[in-house]
Amino acid sequence: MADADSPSNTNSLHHHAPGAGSVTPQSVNGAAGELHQNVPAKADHKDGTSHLTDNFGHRISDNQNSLRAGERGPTLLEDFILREKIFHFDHERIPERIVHARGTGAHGVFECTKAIPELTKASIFQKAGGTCPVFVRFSTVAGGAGSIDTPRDVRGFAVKLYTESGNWDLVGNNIPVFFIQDAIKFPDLVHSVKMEADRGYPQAASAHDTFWDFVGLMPETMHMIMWAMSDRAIPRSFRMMEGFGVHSFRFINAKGEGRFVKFHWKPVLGIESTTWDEAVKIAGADPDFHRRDLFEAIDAGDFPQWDLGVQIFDEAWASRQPYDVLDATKLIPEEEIPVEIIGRMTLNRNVDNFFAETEQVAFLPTNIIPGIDFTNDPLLQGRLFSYLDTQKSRLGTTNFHQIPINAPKCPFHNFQRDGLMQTLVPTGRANYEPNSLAEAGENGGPRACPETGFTSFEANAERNDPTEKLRVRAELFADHYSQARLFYRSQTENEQAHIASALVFELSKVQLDHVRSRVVSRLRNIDENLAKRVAAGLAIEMPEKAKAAKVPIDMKPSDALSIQKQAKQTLAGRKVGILFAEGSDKAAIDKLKGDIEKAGGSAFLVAPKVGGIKVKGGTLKADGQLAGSPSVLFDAVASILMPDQAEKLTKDGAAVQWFMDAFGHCKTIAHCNGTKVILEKANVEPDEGVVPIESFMNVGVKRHWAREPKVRDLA
Ligand code: HDE
Repeated sequence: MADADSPSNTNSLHHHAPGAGSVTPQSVNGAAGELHQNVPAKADHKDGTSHLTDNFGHRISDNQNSLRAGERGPTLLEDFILREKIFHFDHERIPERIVHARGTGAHGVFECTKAIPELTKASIFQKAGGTCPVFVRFSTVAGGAGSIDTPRDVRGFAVKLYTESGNWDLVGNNIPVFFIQDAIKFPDLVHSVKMEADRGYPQAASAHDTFWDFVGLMPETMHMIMWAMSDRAIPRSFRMMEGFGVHSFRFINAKGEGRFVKFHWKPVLGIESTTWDEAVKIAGADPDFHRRDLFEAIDAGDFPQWDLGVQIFDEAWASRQPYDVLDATKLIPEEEIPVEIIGRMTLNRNVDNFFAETEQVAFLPTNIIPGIDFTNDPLLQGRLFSYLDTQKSRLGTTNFHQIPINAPKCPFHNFQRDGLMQTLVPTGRANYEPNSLAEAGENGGPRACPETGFTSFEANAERNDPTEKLRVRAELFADHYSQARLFYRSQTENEQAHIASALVFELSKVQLDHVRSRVVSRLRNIDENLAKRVAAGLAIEMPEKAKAAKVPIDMKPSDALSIQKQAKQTLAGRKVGILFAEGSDKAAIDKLKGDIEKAGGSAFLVAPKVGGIKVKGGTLKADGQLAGSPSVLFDAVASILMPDQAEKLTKDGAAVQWFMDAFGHCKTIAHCNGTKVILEKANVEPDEGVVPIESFMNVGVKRHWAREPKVRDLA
């Protein structure tokens, strides 16, 4: 409970104005009617705290005791202070997002680095150096708001750009394709992956009957399944993921010419993933692993960045491809259409309040600006309806756009009025249009502008006949396997083994035999060898090959699809755990820490006790206690120990596991001579990634994948 004297009584509600909207809560309330709860309170007491009040400004004299009839009597109904406090608390939660419930957000800035007026008239791309504020929310998809950060799952990558022409929301994922082709299947997909309806589990896991039952019956999921079973679905950090707009969108230039565009976010820190064993252990060691990682990086001034890239193509090019660009289960290989970088996003400010900003942020794929338009992708079309609808249900009002995180930072004016939780106070009589009030000297309100207002691209270029009403899929949507094969065959041997093993793991959790077999029968269309590995891993008979609606073709493998083929050798943004104990050499620890930090990484000191222990050269505090700081939390480990302390640690399971896991997860292990006794106990065998402390900076942070067959039996 809060102490009556504690500074926690300070009213510190900050309020960020929604910007220069001509009608904003600020302007309508005016200086005199300022919302006092929205400004940091002035100090009223000697200790610097301000008066505690209820929501209507009444000062509170006692925040510890409710009002009672006598010392041991019942509580009185007239205690409006108690009632208001508990009433408000009882209603603190709003419905969590039906998908993407678990997530975390941050503010930042987007800068256009290359003007592309020939492609789009979108204001943000007219001038190199032009900037706008952004808010980004990263998320998992299947789990509830309180679930872990590291399940095997797709990650949401939703960006809200507050441009001068209004908000542009690019609501994407860290995987460039999707499970389904048509919005009408989305509720089925989500029902199947979420907790099973009768038993209420498993939470945040796709490894169960209903999901794989759906997958086995819906071959269009196969391409996305390859991605979801790959290491992309167990990212090391939000800062080290790619982001994709997924659908084909449209760019329109000032002449009205339209081209297709696919959006890509490329992380400056490179793409990095965990291993499955690591992801599972991180879930226990730190369920908030990803949100903590993002928060701490931004807090430390180590701002994550992504380059925005575009793939541009036209109708003629699209019509020559063996797939349909309106099909969200297909990607466009970067080797076919290169990704051209046109901007950079930097996340540089954590939220002040998680609920007000991250929980209440409402992304809308319908938020686009002149110069950008939708296409007829049937999945995108469904999303255009869904998000507005969902916000009304989550935030309870059509006025959710007035919440500061959702409001545009450019002026907005229209004749929409009233509604639940209206915070704007428009003046005058003009709440309809046309009106001629201006002729009488009154403010007649805003008017539409055909020149600068949003206009839709003429859809006639898209090979459709708008007079037909059909429930069909276009012919090329029937090829479900060619790109799944492209993805699988573009991976390194080691990445292929991860995919096969992930399939074995997930299907092992499936209890219905026919579901397992059906999935394997589909894999045969992707790659016979993959199907064989999975069948052998499950110890089931190879089922007959599933009939493919369209016989898959072989596409040219693409290196851009593999994480390992484009791995960045860098310490930037990476975290190294340094283990020390009593008597360790402080100078050696300081030197290593300094070198790591100079190279852009961070060092985290781990010791059996945290408060400060005697080392050679002084006393040293640890950042984390050994049992609470397993090596799965670091990208590489180092240890500087005196032999007697190392000997003692061989009896501590946490210490032995520290090295065993670092070795098992193919990380660099830098050690001093003293540590050798624990390394032996942990079965750490010498290899190019197990090095003396002095060589750490030469080897750096990387995964020594050649070690993997020694430590893990992969499918
Ligand atoms: Fe979403 N999706 N989605 N989705 N989605 C939501 O909107 C939906 C799809 C994505 O951080 C919901 O505000 C339908 C594809 C992200 O707040 C909901 C369909 C992609 C986020 C919804 C899709 C996404 C959402 C839930 C099929 C990748 C989190 C809460 C037609 C391109 C945004 C909300 C955040 C959230 C519906 C498919 C990405 C229910 C109907 C494809 C990143 O409206």
